[in-house]
Amino acid sequence: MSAALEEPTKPTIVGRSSSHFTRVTRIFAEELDVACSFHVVRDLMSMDPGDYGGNPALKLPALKTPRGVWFGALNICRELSRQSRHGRRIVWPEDLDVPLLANAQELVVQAMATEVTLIMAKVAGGGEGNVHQDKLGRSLVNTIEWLEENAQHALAALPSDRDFSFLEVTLFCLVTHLEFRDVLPMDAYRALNAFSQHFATRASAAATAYRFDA
Ligand SMILES: N[C@@H](CCC(=O)N[C@@H](CS)C(=O)NCC(=O)O)C(=O)O
Repeated sequence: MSAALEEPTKPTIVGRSSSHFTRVTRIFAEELDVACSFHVVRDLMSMDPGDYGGNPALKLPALKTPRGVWFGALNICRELSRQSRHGRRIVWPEDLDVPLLANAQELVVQAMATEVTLIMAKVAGGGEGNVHQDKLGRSLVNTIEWLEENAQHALAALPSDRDFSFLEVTLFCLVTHLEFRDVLPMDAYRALNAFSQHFATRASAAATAYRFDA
């Protein structure tokens, strides 16, 4: 095949199937119909940025593209949206211009980060049971209670002509991950479960179910 007819290089998501920030990017790729390869980060304790797609912060996900590497879920979602030919109407964090919506987005992303810290302390061992861990646990519960109270109103206030929003995708990945990693029992949070059951009917959600990579 001549060079001109060769398939363009697919972007590669560097992440893990069990990671909520990774799942956000995989849902965007599915929704936007951007074909991506997937490279699994095997060792979360690795100190080598090369194992995280070059991210010096030693975090995942990253997106490798011919233009360079993108670090972090939001950057990756924006690049996938630039690469998509589908013109989907996406509501981004900067479009959330009232406190209810902007705070919901802030709290979802903060809860995702707090969950990472709690899980990593468990994985590494020795970090459990100290005052800061207790504070993180309280922060997470307070945040989920706030979201249970407010998420329905916030989602109803999103532009009705959207295809989807960063807020919905991150909220779905957070709620389902708390359950998947057994970080917080979610049974009591009826509004959040109703939202997540509804979002789970999307093909993008079904195609990206959490699992531990072999
Ligand atoms: N700001 C990053 C945060 C990513 C993040 O915390 N990823 C987790 C996995 S879900 C991670 O890298 N964990 C490994 C660690 O914290 O050492 C983003 O938005 O993507």
